[in-house]
Amino acid sequence: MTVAARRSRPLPRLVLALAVAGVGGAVAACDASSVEATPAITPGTVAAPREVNVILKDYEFVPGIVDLVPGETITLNVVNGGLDVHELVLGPQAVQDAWAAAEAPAANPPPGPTPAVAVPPGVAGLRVVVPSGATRTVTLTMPADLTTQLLLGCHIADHWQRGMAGAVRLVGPGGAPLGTPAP
Ligand SMILES: [Cu+2]
Repeated sequence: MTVAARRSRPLPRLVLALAVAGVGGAVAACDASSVEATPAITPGTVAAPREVNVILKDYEFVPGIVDLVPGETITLNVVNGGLDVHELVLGPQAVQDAWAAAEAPAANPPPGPTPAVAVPPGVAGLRVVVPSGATRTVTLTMPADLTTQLLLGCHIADHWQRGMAGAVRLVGPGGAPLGTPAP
């Protein structure tokens, strides 16, 4: 073994320590008194929708918090980067509950297409089912008077229980969360 090879050994430990320190810093930054504004957002319009990307993984949404401006029009690209089929259900808790109940009987479907399920229109929200490796794109306009807490959820099999849930954060045109007190 050369000297260089022996010296290289402590490096992974150093990198790990830095990574852990980084995680600590991120947790500290989540303190309510030091919430950082998200990057500036130019709200989408019907003529020029804003691109919003959500990646479905086994078993999480990336990002887990999606910033949306009430009244804006977005082109939502839902990318399944996982090995499993996933869905993105966008809507308040009642919508999440409705799809969870509807999909429960099909929690362990035989191999093949995902069984067709449906919920009443009033609690349908938006549901986009995406096979592994595929992308589905939908364009939607958020209500201008939107104040309801919207969630992201995947209710296929036990994905929700595994933590496949996210949330929408309503932000102003500049990207600052709505309802945040002025500094
Ligand atoms: Cu899923």
